Amino acid sequence: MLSRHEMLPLSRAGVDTMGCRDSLTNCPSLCRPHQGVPVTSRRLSHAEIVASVAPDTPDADVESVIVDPRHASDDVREFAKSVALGLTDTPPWLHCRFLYDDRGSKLFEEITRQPEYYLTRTEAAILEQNAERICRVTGPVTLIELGSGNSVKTDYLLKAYSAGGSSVRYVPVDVSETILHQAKEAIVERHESVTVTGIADTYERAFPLFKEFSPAMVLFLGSSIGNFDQRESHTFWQGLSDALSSRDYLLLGVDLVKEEATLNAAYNDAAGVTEAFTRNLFARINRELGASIELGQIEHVARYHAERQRVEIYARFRTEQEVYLAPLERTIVVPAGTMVMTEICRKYHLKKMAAYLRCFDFSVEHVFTDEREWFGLLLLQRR
Ligand code: AVI
Repeated sequence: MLSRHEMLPLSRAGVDTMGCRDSLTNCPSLCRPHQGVPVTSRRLSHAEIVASVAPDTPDADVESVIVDPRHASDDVREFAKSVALGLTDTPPWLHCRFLYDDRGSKLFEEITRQPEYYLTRTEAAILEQNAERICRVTGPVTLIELGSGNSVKTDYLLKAYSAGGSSVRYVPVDVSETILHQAKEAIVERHESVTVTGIADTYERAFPLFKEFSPAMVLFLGSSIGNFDQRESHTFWQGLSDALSSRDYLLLGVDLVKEEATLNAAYNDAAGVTEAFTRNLFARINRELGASIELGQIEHVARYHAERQRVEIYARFRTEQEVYLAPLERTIVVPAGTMVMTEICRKYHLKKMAAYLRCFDFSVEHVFTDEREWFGLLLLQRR
């Protein structure tokens, strides 16, 4: 049995994967590499993991983090390969998962506090108002959160589900062990009857465990789905649909189509935090891959494209830069004026989204929104 706060490695051999780490995993909070927390070396089989997390084990109050024992050197090489591929492509791009190193994650949290970035506080207010109702609809369920980050918004749900001392299992899934540990400490302190089992891995590699947690509700908040392109989104929904059992729930947060000026402001905050977030990607390339890109020559360009219903974020190179990638011993010349796409942030219409999700066997049970209809929270059920 696990002792409180023990970390478990997630066995690659024991858990089927979709081979997603190279191309499919686009969710920011899930795509941070491992950061600084020691990982135990014992690998567990799928069965052992399941046994250790099953809600009816005698040790059900155990807090654990299941960890994927990836090697840091693989991560760096994979990063270098993705950068080389993206910078030499037409048009050039960099995968948004690399935005979230330690500094990038901190900057993103700062973005969520900017007055122009309405998404986080609007969604939090919807959750605060409706958590009890959501709990009444679903009844007792294991709460599985994808890209949990610091789990702050989840607090409203944990409070509703643990009201009156009911025991609740919370399963945050995030690639950052550091974030999982921090979230776990905070949750255990605030909610006595909540048991936390963190999974430090990508969504897709965590999916095969989900059936063991049924009845469950998967939380996918913050409009993180908006950072997936169409192909990634399709693969994600099919994977999640297959991973859930019939009648399991999904609570999905989506940012809605709105006035262009509001969207442009949200991604161009006056304090320049979003700009620093974009620039940090290049600071990270310098730090981890041995490049020496002049950061002052990188300009943040973010604009809503109504015809594509998405904000597109680019890094514009003011001057030519030679990008040396040490792990590949290769230099890529990026000409002056090049626009490198670093993120897309898609915006949604509720009806269209509901119709799209029906294709993956999810039916809409309830839609919650704010007074201005800026953000939508969809409670869906797996048919
Ligand atoms: C994480 N994700 C939902 C954010 C968004 O709004 O698409 C990422 C972000 N990038 C710049 N600002 C926020």
